[in-house]
Amino acid sequence: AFYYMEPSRTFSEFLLVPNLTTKECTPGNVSLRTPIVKFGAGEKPSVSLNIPFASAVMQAVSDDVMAVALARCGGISFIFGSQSIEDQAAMVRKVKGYKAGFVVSRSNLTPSHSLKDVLELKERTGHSTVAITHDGSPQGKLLGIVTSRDYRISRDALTKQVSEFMTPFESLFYGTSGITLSEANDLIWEHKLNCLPIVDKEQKLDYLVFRKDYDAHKENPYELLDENKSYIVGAGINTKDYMERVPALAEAGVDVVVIDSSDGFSEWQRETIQYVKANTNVKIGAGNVVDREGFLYLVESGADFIKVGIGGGSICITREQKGIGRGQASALIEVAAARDDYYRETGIYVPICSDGGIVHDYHITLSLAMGADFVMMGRYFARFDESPTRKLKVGTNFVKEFWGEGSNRARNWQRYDTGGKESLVFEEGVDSYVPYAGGLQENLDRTIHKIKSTMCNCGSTSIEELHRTARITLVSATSIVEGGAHDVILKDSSLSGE
Ligand code: MZP
Repeated sequence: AFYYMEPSRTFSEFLLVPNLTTKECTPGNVSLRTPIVKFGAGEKPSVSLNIPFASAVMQAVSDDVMAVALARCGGISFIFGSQSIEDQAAMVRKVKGYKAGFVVSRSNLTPSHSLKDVLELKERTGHSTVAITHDGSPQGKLLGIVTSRDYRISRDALTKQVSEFMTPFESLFYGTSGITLSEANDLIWEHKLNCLPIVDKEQKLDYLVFRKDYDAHKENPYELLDENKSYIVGAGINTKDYMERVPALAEAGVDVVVIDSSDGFSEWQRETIQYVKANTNVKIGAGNVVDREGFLYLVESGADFIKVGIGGGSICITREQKGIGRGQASALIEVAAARDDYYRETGIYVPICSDGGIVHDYHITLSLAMGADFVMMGRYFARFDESPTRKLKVGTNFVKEFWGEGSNRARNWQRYDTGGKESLVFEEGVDSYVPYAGGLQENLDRTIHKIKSTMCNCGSTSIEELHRTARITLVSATSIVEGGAHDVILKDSSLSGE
């Protein structure tokens, strides 16, 4: 046998050492834009993210609702593959058909209706709805309502997003229902609204879509009509039914697929990648691997990105059940070095995704510093309103359900298949709860702010710069103790009566 005599390490065994922070290096100047598919030196990647976050290929994490919410924030979801091809393609289609922005409802509400009517509508439809009043106060006269079709979004999150998109909202609704397209455009120009009019078959205004990504004050919205900018979405596939699944996903508009497997260093993955490359235009990631050999095998098979990690997932018991795996930090460090060598030798940059094992927000920054281009997380996203699972009260706390793909609940045997029985013979994942944490956007904003602040400490304004210049130190067990609050008596508000 070959022995790795160095122990394999996890994120919690490392810390970042600050570099010089220049005055220009502020969180506002940090870009988290990152490639997710391979590209040649001097070229631009064809698929990039604005934030280096992917939600896991899991039933309990990534459905169409999560995908829209995360894409809206600049990341990507990989819709779970442990469902029928038709159901998965339908989810992809929903995400692609979702127009960026908010639908201003054309419901029968008029200024004569009250806020009570709005709340009743919300109850009836189950959608998140925000009432817009002429003076912005809850008591004001009703001008109209904004409705999110995404009923899992909290009303607070919707209100926040609406206020970001709709600053001059006062004049929006007067007479919009039933007016012509040219009248709608006059309205848009007159009030300098960042929105697109969408028309019905008779060229009557159907609804207004508000968008962040162009400036109606400068650009002519006429030129943007028919454009169908959609949210980016990924999907998980397996090495069994890819000949049917991938074409169906491609037809539904998927941007990128990933082979979802606990151990990707296999001939089945090579065959799958080669088939997808030869027969479709879909970008394909592969994995998971934990070393240089696995990385090179999948890259030489044609993969567009590589996913790293075995056994580090919060719900994963693969290491206990089968005794395979590697500490996530060690796996990532070795694969990132292989990626850099490959780039030097061939001029082709293959992004890597660190998958699983993120416990604290700083683990994300560490994994980026260690060479990851983006991270995939399950537990992190499972805690939010937007995840597909039930929110329950356990004792005095709210929790969300969260189960592994290798648990009896998901029975995703294709993910663990090594050419044996076509079923899940033993479990490699658990069924669990995670603490409920609220809406995705507010949590993501906080995490992103932490990452950007830490990058400033490290003197980096981009992920690529962080890869090159980060300095990372191993920590001893005693210095980990030093890192928490220690040698003080913590105030306990329940004891002090505060
Ligand atoms: P985490 O972010 O919850 O720590 O880890 C999520 C990752 O765990 C997933 O992206 C996937 O690679 C892995 N996973 C999913 N199900 C199982 C399982 O049942 C698993 N063992 O290990």
